[in-house]
This record gives sequence, structure tokens and C-alpha cells, in this order.
Amino acid sequence: MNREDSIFFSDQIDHKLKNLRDKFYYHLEYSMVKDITTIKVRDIYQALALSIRDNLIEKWLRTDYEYYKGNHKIVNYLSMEFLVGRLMIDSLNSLGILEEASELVKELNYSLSDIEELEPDMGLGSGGLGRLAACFLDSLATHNYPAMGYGIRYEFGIFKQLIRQGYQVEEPDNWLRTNNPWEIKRPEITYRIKFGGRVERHDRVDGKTLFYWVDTEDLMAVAWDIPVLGYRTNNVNTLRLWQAQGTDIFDFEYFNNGDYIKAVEKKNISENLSKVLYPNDNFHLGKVLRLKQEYFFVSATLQDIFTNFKKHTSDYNRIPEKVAIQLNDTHPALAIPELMRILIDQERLEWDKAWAITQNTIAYTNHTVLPEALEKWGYDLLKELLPRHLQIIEEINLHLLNRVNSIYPGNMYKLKTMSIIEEGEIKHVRMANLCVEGSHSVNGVAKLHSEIIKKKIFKDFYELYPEKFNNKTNGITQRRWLDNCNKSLANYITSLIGDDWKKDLFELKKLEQYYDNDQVLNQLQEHKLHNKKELAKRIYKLTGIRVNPNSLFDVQVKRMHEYKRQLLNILHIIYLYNQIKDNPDADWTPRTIIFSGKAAPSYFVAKNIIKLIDAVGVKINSDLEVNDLLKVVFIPNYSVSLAEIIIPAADLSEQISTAGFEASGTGNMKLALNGALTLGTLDGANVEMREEFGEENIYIFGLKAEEVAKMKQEGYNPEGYYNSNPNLKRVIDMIRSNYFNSNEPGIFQPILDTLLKKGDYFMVLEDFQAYCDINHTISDDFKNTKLWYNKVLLNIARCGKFSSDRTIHEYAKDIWGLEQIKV
Ligand code: F58
Repeated sequence: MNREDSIFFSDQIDHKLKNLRDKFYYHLEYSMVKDITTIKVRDIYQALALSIRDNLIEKWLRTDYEYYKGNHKIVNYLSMEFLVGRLMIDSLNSLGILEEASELVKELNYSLSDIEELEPDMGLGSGGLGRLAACFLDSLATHNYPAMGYGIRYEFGIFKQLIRQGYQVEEPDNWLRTNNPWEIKRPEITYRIKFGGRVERHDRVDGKTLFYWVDTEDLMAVAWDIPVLGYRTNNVNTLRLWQAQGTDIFDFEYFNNGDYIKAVEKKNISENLSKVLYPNDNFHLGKVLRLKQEYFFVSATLQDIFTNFKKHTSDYNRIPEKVAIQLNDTHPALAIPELMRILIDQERLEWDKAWAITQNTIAYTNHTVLPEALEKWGYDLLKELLPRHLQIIEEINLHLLNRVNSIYPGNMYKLKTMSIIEEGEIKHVRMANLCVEGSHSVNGVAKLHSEIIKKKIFKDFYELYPEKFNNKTNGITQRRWLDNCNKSLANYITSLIGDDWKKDLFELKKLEQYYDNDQVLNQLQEHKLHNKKELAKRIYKLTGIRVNPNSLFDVQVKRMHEYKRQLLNILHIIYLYNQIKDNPDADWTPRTIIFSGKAAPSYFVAKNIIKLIDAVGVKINSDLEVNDLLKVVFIPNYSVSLAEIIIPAADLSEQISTAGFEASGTGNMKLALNGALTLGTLDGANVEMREEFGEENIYIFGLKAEEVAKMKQEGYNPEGYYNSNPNLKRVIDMIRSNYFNSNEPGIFQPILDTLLKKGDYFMVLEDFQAYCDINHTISDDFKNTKLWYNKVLLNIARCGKFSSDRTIHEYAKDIWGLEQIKV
């Protein structure tokens, strides 16, 4: 192409800065405005990040242009959360310039890891759901799928967790305090978002009725774009995050009264909308601001999707052919009535046509079966905030109930459970029912979970629309979760089987040939030991506790939640402590039990469990009699970047949720891929991990999901376990007698109450003995190094299924009908 014909300005430049080094020094001087006497290490981070950004911008523009020009179908992944973590190392690795960058910072006497530490985590998510969204973006870009991620640019992401005297304390995560080099503000991409007001109805003479949503209070959504690099490909997709901004038209009433300051204050209040991420995990709080965030983000996103769609055609029947919308849980559920509203009120389509388009465009993923996590919004609240949407939801419900009634005449039970509106003293709108009704696809995130969805939570919908329901087992990106976080192991694997595994994790199967190779097994052990030493240093730095890198590193890292049963783990630790004390000279396997995870700020029991872990740790870690045999560590402020240090160092991965409660889990996959053996219940994706790894290579214990359900139905009596199991009784009695908290007596009573007085909902006591027994086996197996690393090798080799690449290929084929477009 002639330079004059090119649409890209960079083609007009004769002397582009060719290599990273040129760009880097250019940015140090011209962007950071520093010389060798004034430079600070932070400038190096910024200049390097800007140079990386320069490196990808041409690809980014070309990707956008190619997707636009080719008019390809695009998937829009709508998620309230993207838990991205840091971007620098990942970007360098994707671009293939990691070595170059490393050399470059050496010139200034720094290592790349020094520089990396300066990057704040992009913590715009609270747990697995948000991290899954980030892994999906990585896989979509790597495999050249046209995709956009849409979310909110929270000014404060997930809170920073401090532990003071064993108690969790939250501090705001001010991640934007320093300039964020990865984002680009797009003030020209700004949309008006309406709230409140009322609906005017106009009955026209031709019989058509029109609705106008008027007298609204408005604010604006401004786009910020973050590039999403694929690994060694030219495709660069976009994550578009919305920031709330007041309209420039200030409140006229105040203005006219001469209260200029009040008018400006009002603008400020609207800007609070995108300030902070709600930090609860698997719990629906029902706060007005949260509902506003959900609509704000959905409305901006749909306007953006329409703007892009209309560049090609205004034949709305073609929307499903060009646009796929995936709802990451129910949080963006308002996309359904919003799409209907646009099609009917703005584009004047008939209901049935609009409905067909909506259903064919939208798909929904469910991530939880916990009833307290299912979103339902007050009817009156919706009426006040989104009156037109409520009308549309009622109309959708009417169609649904008519259909149910015609298929199951007079079946009140069905009408009641399937209705989108929940009747009662206070009426609610059930967002999950709305999503199932408004989508063409409903998926769970692991086989077991998808079965539970069909048989339990959406049983009646499944009967009505069996074809909608499908499973997409979660996955993780091996680029971040092995190649970048565990470089030495990754390089070693590459030296054995080549590097195709980075884009096709099934390639790891080739490792199986080394199953019995002592040299390879030794090397695996060496890499693990190296990582454990690194983690031991970090633990000392963060907690002051010294741990033995040769001990078994037993890791439970995840959100603190009763169903995840950190409590079962700590009860077992106390049991183990007693055993060692009773018999100090036995041949114990030394263990370091490592916890990390945040509790929702208002989740009292979860916070109490953190305190219990801390208290037990203080006692055990200072007991010279158990010394190196047992250590308990709680590492504060679990985050993506901390996970990247803990996970490569784990020997044992605790995945011990009450069966039937963890939808999938993804930490389980990350740990297995890094050579930790799993200790788990048959829950979530653990079930499929057992299928893949072979039952002799995974430690499974406890009740199965059906057994949990059955026992609950037949009546479960936790006291019985307490009375009949002396080891368990001893553990509980120690907690009760303030053994670990003599200076704060009684503080753990709420935990004891959940177990004994409130019915032990998560069946900790039931599974206690089985958990102790299997831990015994694990301790024995760990002593047999060869046996252990045989299992480790087979676990890694059989992780292929758990790549998010596999998951994304399945979504693309089965749900989105999406093609790969290589730029
Ligand atoms: C998690 N859900 C599931 N929700 O618990 C986990 O099993 C699964 O692997 C993961 O999704 C990915 O599918 C989860 O993280 C949340 O954090 C919600 C955020 C918004 C408020 C309600 C909880």
C-alpha cells in the first residue's frame, strides 16, 4: 500500500522509533520529563509501560479496523467485574519482548521484578467471577476472536485487607492514584444515561401505542479503553470501562435560584456512581447504588453496541447475526428490558420481533446456586428508578405466565415459581428468571453445577426450554497462571515438550511419557522448592513468620466464606496440633498451612473465622514443642499478584467446599497446573479434575452433593458428631474454653453457634473425620517423594481441559456462533 493510501497515521512517519530501547529512553525524557539525575524508579515503570503501549497500538488500531471493515460478528462480554491484576509482564510476554525489557532495565540497575512491583493490581473484581472474565478476555484475544469486554471503571477496586491483632481491617484501594498507563480515555465516546422520571403513553389513531420515558435525571458514561493483547498474535481486543460523569447541564432549579455551588454539587453526586466496587462475594446486598451501577453500565454498553451496529445497517433483524451478548451472571440482566426498550420505543419494532431479536442475541451464565446470592430487586425501587423497564419486565412476565398456563393449565405452583415477579408483602423482581426467559442460552460453569441448575434452581424452566441449557466448564489462562507466574517451571516444561502448550494446553499430555523418569521428577521437585523458598521469604516479609520450605505447603487461598469451609481446615489444624503434642516423637510430616483471602466487610462470621485462624496460628507458631512440624500462616490482602506468588509454591490445594455449593472454582485449576495435588470434595470442577487426573492422583473425601441434599432433608444432627467423636469434641472444647484467646474470652462463640446451635448448615462436623483421615494419607504420601511427584507430573500433564482457551472455543462454537478473525 502507498503511504498516501494508508489510513494509519503511523504510515506517514519516516523514522518510527523502532525498538523498545529507543521508545523507552524517548519516554523517560519526553513523557516523564526526567534526566539521569532526577529519575525515580517509578519513572522507569511508567516509561516502560508507555513503550509497551506504543508497541501494541498499531496492532490495536489495525484490529479495530479489520473487525469494522469485515463486519464480523462480535461477542460483547458484559461483566460488572474484571479482576485483571497487573499488565506489564503479561504484555511483554505476549509481545515476545520480555528478555529485551529485562535487559533494558538492567542498564539502569534494576530488575524487571523490581519494576513490576510498582504496578498496582487492577482489582476491579471480588473473586472467581471477575477473574474468570479476565481469563476469558485473554483467551479470546489469543485465539483471534472479535470480542469486547464491557464493565465499570471503579475508582476504588476491591478493598485492601490489613490484619490487625488478627482482625480484618479494610482500606480503600486507590489504584488510580498514580497514572495508569494502560488506559485511554475516550471523551468522544460518551453516552447519556437516564434514571427516574415517568412514562408517557400515547395512543395513536392507527392503533399503535407509543411510550416516552420523560422527566428523567441524567448522567453521562465516558469510555476508557484498555487493550487486551493476545499471545503472539496481532489481534488486540478492547476492554471498555465506563466512568460516570455529571451532565454539563447543571440542575436548572438551583441555577435559577442563584445557587451555583449546589448545582455543581449535584454533578458530583452523579459521579459517585462508578466510585466503588461492591466487595461482597456470593451475597446479594440489594443496595440502590448497586442497581444504579448495573443499569448505568448496561445502558452505556447497549448504546455503544448499537452505535457500532448501525455503522453497517439499520436492519435490526440482523442484530443476532452480528452481535452476541454474554451476561456474566445476572448483574447485567437489565440488558434484556433495555434492548427491548430500544427496539420498541426508539426503533419502533413490534413486540414479537423485538423479543425474538433480544432472545437470540443474549446468553446468560449462572455462577452460583446459593439462594442468598441470587439477585432480586424491590419492585418499588425499580419502578422509581427505571419505570419503563419495569413495564417491559411485566409484559415479558405476562407472556411467560400465559405460556406456562397454556402448557400446564391451572398449575399455580409453576406460575408462582417461574414468575419473574415474586409476589408477597414486598414485591421483588427475580433477575435470574428474567435472564433465563430472555436468553437463548443458559449455562453453568462446571458439569455438576450445570446439572444442579437443571434439576434444582431452574428445574421448571428446564422442563419448558431444555434446549437452552448447557454446560461450559470454566478454565484459566495458562499464559498468566503458568508461563508468567512460574517461569522456571514453564521453561522446564518447554525444554521437554516444546512451547505449543502456551496456546494449546492439551499439549501437556506429552509430559506423561516422563511419568517414571527420575531426572524429570527431581527437576519438578527442584522447581517447587525454589518457589517455596521465594514464598517463605515473602511470608516472612509480610507476617514475620518463618516457615520451613521443606515442609508440606498446604494452601487454601480464596474468598473467606462459610461454604468454602476454611473452618474445616482450622478444626483439622487444631486436631493435628493435639496429635503432635500427644505424641511428639512420631514420624510427622512437617506442614505449613497457608491461608489467604478476603471476607466481605459485613460478613461477621467470615471475619470471625479469620480471627480464629490467626489466634490458632499465634498459639501454634510460638509453641516450641511443635516447632518446625506445624506452622499456620494467614497472608493478608489476597490479590491476583499475591496469588501469582503463592500458587507456584503450593504442594497441596485445599478445595473443600460443601458438595453442591461451589459452582466451579478456578483456583483449583491454577494450583493443579502449578503442581499442587488437590484435596477436595466432589464439588464444582473438582469432579472433572478427578475424571481427568485419575482418582489415584487426587485426594477426594466427604459427602457427595446428593448425600448433602438427602441428609439435609432427612434431618442432620451436628451434636451427634460432637458427642460421638472424641477428637472432634476435644477440638471444639478447646475453642469453647478460650484456649486460643484467653485474653479475649468468648469471641469465637458465634462460630461455635453456627456449628452446634444453628445446625451446621455447611456440614463441617459431618465431614470432619473423613477430612482428618485423608489428611493422614496425604502426610504419608508426601514422605514418599517419588510417589508424590509421579502424581504431580500426571496432574500437570492432564490439565489440558482446564485452559480457558478450551472454554472459549466452546462458547464461540455452541453459544455465540463466532469465527476466528486473524488480523
Ligand atoms: C464464582 N462466583 C463461583 N461470584 O463462586 C465460583 O465457583 C466460580 O468458579 C466463579 O464464580 C467463576 O465461575 C463469584 O465469584 C461473585 O463474586 C459475585 C460478585 C458480585 C456479587 C455477588 C457475588
